[in-house]
Amino acid sequence: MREKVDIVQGDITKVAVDAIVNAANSSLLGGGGVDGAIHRATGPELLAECRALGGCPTGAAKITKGYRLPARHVIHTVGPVWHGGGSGEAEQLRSCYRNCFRLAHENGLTGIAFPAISTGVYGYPKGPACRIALEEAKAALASYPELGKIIFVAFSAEDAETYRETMQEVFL
Ligand code: AR6
Repeated sequence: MREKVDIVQGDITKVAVDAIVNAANSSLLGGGGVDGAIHRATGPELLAECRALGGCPTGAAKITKGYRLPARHVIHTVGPVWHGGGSGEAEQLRSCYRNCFRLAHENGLTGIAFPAISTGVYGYPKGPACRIALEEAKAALASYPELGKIIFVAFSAEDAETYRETMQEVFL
């Protein structure tokens, strides 16, 4: 199972895979960070499709086309804002990953790439966020046998190292 998980460092907008995940906000109308990078890379068509989606609650996910991206689709999910950990943040972050994997499955997609949802502007601590991402990847690989590749795209070398270390613990 572990061989289906890749950890790479770089820009998720360059990843050629069935779907990349966007760490969006509940308006789905763009923003900074990875969201801004994805909207810049797709061109204005993505914003037009997003306008018709009517937003997205925290923990949920919605799918669009990828337009000018090398990825065929974008799965937009809204991570929790970190308020110290006592406001259900962990369960909401888990829900993001689960809903992204479910949407990939429902759309017949076998490869998916994730940024570290909520760990930028939304302030979720990176180690715990990374553990949730990898635990949910392990669960998805057990649930969806057709899933062939899960790529975690770390923006910095330090973040990639956090994924690698956590991977040793989660995928024993
Ligand atoms: N490729 C991969 N990872 C990236 C990229 C990229 N091009 N750019 C940033 N990251 P953030 P959030 C990493 O802030 O915390 C937006 O304004 C970054 O280093 O993009 O979920 C939305 O509209 C960090 O580890 O998302 C929302 O309002 C991770 O992606 C809000 O930010 C997530 O950082 C969402 O905040």
